[in-house]
Amino acid sequence: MAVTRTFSIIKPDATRRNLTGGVTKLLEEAGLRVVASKRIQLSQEQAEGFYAVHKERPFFNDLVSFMISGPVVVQVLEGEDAVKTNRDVMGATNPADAAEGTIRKTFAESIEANSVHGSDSEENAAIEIAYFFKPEEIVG
Ligand code: IDP
Ligand code: MG
Repeated sequence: MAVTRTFSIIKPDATRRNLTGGVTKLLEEAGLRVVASKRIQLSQEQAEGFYAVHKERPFFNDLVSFMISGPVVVQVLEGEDAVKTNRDVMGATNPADAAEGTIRKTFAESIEANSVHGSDSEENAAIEIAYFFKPEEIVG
């Protein structure tokens, strides 16, 4: 399996509870390496653009409001089969369904405030990485 990259966001519910390190520790223990990271405040336009694929979903407006409710940490993660490795350690979208030891089981507050975002495909990982990082900001 090849070393690849994925995109992660530590969401406002986690930064608010000072869990940046706690979430990152679980990512690292899963074999992922943080090769770019920055703490930012998303604008409404940035959040709407990032989640444009969900704009017809009933939870879209609430999701955007949540994602701009506090700082987030955007990260590029590198590792063996990074998209799947990250999705596995994240756990299910709804923490009630997430497996023991996953980030969402350990930290998430609700199906919305679920502590982390992770790309769902290699193609989307590349798009999402480019949405937030210039190539020279990523150092593997
Ligand atoms: P994912 O983050 O596990 O990939 P998606 O279906 O892509 O899940 O949804 C994006 C985000 O939208 C979720 O992480 C969560 O924050 C929010 N979300 C998803 N489903 C619901 C819902 O039914 N109610 C409220 N928020 C939701
Ligand atoms: Mg998703």
